[in-house]
Amino acid sequence: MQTAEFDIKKVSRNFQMPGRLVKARRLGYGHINDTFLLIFERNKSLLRLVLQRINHHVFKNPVALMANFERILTHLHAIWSKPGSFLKPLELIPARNGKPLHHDDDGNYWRSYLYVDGTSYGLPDKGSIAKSAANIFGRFQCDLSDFPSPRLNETIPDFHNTVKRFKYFEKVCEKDPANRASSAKREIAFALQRKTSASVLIDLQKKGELPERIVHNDAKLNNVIFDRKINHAVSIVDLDTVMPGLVLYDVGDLIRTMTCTADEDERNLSKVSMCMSLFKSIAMGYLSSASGFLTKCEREHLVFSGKLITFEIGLRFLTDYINGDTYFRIHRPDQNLDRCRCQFKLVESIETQEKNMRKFVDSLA
Ligand code: GN1
Ligand code: MG
Repeated sequence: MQTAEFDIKKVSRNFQMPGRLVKARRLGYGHINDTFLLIFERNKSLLRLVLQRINHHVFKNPVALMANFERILTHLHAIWSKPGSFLKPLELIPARNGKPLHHDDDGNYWRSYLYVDGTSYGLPDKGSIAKSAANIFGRFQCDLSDFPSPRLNETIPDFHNTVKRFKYFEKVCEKDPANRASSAKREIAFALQRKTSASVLIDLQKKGELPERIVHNDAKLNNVIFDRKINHAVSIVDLDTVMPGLVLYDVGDLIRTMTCTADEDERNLSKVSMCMSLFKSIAMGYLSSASGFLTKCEREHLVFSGKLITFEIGLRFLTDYINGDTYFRIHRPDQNLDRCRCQFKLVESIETQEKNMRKFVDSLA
């Protein structure tokens, strides 16, 4: 079974697979890893599995990453698989050698897990979806709050360090390796105007006002699986960046990916804004599972995190555009610039509604 560049059938033979492979296709919309859905047949019944190639240029130590994966899943299984729980932690399929990874002859790292049956969304079509997704991330953070030592490996160091991201952006602008800075003048100016916001959370963490916790770090709506029947979030996928961080990194991504009225790379910017009613659903959903452990400072920065993380990702798309598209997978020219423009438009929309967003969070106290 050959899908694009990979011989999936050959790769799958290195895992403890449950029967005969009958179908394979690409899955999902990730910008980094390569993900495939595999269907196996055994005793006339069909079983679905996910096979993923970890991008080892981005995740430089896949072995340390999978060590995290196993520890996190063991911990979640003990809580989520209790009778009466409808939450479904991922279940890894080991490689033939018993390890959680297969390292192939071309240097690629592969892993596999059972496909979680359900639906995922690009944008929430109703408030209940946003509420349920925000709720499961609060629950995820809460259930990992007593995670035993040692500290999890940092799969990408300084992943949400916006100050370092900003320094790198300035360096890339100066070098301008693909000669593109002149076509992104307005976006560069937009970023420079907001430079001071980059250090707010990092400074509070340094002062000891924001605690380090274990967080997902990529809390996008499309990383949540919903049960079709109960229309409730039942699982969280894409655990590569689960590591120490601030809960606000997840809240920020929830706001970024669920309040936006258009896709992440929407070119018609008049379609892009922050939807207040979806924000309210997120705040209610998240606080219903997280308010028990949040500190006052974390709570006070929920809205700010939405603005900051949207800005940070916009900045990363812009940096990658100027760099010649070396990090995020693109499907058309200028897609990273379009992604950046859309994020920056959302930042502006949050800026104009920030006061009301904060008022709403305060009203939930
Ligand atoms: C990347 O590949 P995906 O979609 O899971 C990126 C995230 C960004 C996101 C933007 C490791 O995630 O940080 O928020 O794109 N992941 C990595 O959509 O850089
Ligand atoms: Mg991801």
